[in-house]
Amino acid sequence: MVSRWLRTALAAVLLPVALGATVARADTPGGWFADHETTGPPWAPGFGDWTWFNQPTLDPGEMQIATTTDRNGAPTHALELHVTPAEIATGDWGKTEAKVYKEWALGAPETGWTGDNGQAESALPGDGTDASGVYSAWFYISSDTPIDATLPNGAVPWSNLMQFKTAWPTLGGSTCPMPTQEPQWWVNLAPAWGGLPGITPGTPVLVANRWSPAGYPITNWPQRVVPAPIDRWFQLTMTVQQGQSVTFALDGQPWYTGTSADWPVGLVPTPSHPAGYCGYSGWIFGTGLYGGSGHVYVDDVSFRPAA
Ligand SMILES: [Ca+2]
Repeated sequence: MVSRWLRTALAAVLLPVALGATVARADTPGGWFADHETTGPPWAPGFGDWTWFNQPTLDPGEMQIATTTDRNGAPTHALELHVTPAEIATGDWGKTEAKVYKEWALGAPETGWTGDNGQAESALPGDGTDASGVYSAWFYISSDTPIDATLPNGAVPWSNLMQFKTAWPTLGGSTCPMPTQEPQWWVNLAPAWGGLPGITPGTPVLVANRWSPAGYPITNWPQRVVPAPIDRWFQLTMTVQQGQSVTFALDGQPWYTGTSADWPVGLVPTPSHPAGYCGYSGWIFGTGLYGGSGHVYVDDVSFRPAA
């Protein structure tokens, strides 16, 4: 089905003003929406709803705006990520950074930053301290997606599809001991490993996971896995109840709920972290194909805050 796609190099794209988004921005009142249709600086049309999208270390073709069809068959533009095993094998981590971030500024230094599109970072709705709401993205995983069965060290490879990250004020002269950015909860694309009930080893699966200072071996948690749809659009949502839970759903069907008893959810203090808690400077919702190989399209990414 790859022939359906009319892939276009970013440099050649001229985006028609009226080309077909099928989800209205009004669906995300007070929130945020990225449809890759008309916004963006002249050198990166279609990217402008994102805060961070300039990845100069990427190889040509790894991240671009493609002309394609949406889930209703209508013309649309979508973010296309295409990273090959050969690119991963170079060992150049920069070549795996096929990703885009939306960042909300919570404190310095982010409150003084402008993103890659030249605009100041957004503030979270309300009093700016609650990240609760529904985070959504539509994905299309092409059947020509290359997924290695194993890595040379025997680990299961992964590619990150969507994630939350917390940013800490380690820049700008702060003495906060936390890392600059830390992933929190996320969804990865990976090949199924042996022993997953009803799932053929090697077939693509979606894995819900979270950060851990002790590491995060995905094979420890078979309950966090669901088969990945191939060659059709599907919706992933991560619904956050800050300080309580994050529920992962595929096409509206929940498959896993993580709780703050396991790992913090949203903008809550993290006393379990060995470095302690010293406040947040940014909250990030990212998507793409980060860390591994694959051929994926993403569109209509949104955040709908809780009432
Ligand atoms: Ca679109």
